[in-house]
Amino acid sequence: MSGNAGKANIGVVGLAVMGSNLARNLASREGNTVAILNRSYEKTQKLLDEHPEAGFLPARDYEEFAATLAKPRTAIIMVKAGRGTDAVIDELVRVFEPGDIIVDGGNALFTDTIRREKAVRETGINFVGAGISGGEEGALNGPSIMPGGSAEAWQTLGPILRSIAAVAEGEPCVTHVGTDGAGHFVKMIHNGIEYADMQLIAEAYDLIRRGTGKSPAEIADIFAEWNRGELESYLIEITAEVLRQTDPATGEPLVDVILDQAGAKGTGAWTVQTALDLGVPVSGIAEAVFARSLSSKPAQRAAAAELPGPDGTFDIHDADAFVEDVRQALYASKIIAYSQGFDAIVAGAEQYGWDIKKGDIAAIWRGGCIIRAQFLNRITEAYAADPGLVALVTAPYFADAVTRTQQAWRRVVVAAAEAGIPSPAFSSSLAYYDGLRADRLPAALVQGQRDFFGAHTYKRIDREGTFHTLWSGDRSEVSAVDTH
Ligand code: NBP
Repeated sequence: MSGNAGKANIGVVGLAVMGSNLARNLASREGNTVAILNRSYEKTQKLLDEHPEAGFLPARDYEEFAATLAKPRTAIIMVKAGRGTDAVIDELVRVFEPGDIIVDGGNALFTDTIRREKAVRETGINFVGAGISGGEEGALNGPSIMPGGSAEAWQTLGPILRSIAAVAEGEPCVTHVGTDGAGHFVKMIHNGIEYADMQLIAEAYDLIRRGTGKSPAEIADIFAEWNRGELESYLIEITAEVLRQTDPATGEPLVDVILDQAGAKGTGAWTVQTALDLGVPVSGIAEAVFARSLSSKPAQRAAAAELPGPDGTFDIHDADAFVEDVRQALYASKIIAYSQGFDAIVAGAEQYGWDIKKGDIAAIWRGGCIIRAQFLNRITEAYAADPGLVALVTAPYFADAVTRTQQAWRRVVVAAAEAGIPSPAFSSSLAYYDGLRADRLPAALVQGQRDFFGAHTYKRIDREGTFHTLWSGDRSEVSAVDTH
């Protein structure tokens, strides 16, 4: 291996915010020498100037980049997902050799990753789609990493990714998720859960504020308190900080001067679109995505502003009791969001042939990523106790939690509906829970309607077979036909 002397063991292509931080993280770990390349050299030069301590090996073009890397070459792409990713892959395939490894660390759609892996594999080069969560700070100090790709690539890549990942309770937050697009699929579901978690927290804030009249700073204290209990999580922690912030220009709470139109970069929508294709009800995630869409329709909101309804005020006698109800409703709804997210992972794994260890996924989300939370340990434990668990919410710990919290959950949903305060994620989570546990659903009537207008047939509760009724206004002419 003397040809590898003085060379880099890992390279990064794309040196914007995420790539430059990831490159610095890699360079800070013992044993790593990092080659860097960016389409325009300015970013490379800036990184070299600002971080001489990192000992980067810069390259101006792909040939130089390949020559700088020890074999088998390993490079992580951190460019804007989409056409840029394809362009960089084409260049790397041109200069790399069989056995080398290309990692896409961007937010690629998992079906793109499946396509790319298939195409790159034909050249003998390994392609790994790796979901990386944690934003700018995570990239620098330790993200949660969800790599897909082949077991062979994982042999080389595993130690490098373990060296830069966040650490939770002594364990690096990275695991080989599964083949081809499995890593990006799981990252997508992570982001979907993140949408639901954020929306639930926002609804909790809104209900407390309108219900009790507390100020954002007072509600910040409540969130800080919640962060010491079973809701402990990064998102609860940062919510307290956001609510505590004052706007220097006006002296108002910053949250009151921020325009109430939420943006999105698409991974929440991908989760919902994918779940629709897989037939998995991720209603909490969907409501969170739709709530952002609704918020960003100023013309419709202005046109509807005068429509009648309650004015959003409550008649609350015991503010502390109401706050505790909201906390419990948040916890119950959060359990539903995660349960739905893991249902989507199970369905995706089945559809695409991935052997995904659900407990391991919860474990690598404990650190580095946006949804990091204490309660992920409980998910790992639930899947360890029963790897074939059909729904997370039915695991003993979570079933106990929803049993304990559901009266408060119902009170909050009722109060929100009566006061005219939108709580789509709280209420849809409760509707999902009640739907799941229902002894009998009105789906029977839907089947009857479908058979009426489209002869779609139905099954019976008392006999095997498939049936179609010759529907008629005259009951005497109704007859059942066994089409079995
Ligand atoms: P951007 O998504 O803003 O992309 C900018 C980088 O892409 C620059 O290095 C740019 O080169 C390069 N690039 C583009 Br644009 N088109 C290219 C092309 N055709 N060929 C080569 N390079 C090209 O960077 P970012 O915000 O650092 O994000 C990088 C990736 O990480 C993205 O996929 C993003 O979705 C993901 N991300 C993840 C998180 C997270 O929390 N996990 C957060 C933010 C972003 P140039 O300098 O020459 O223009």
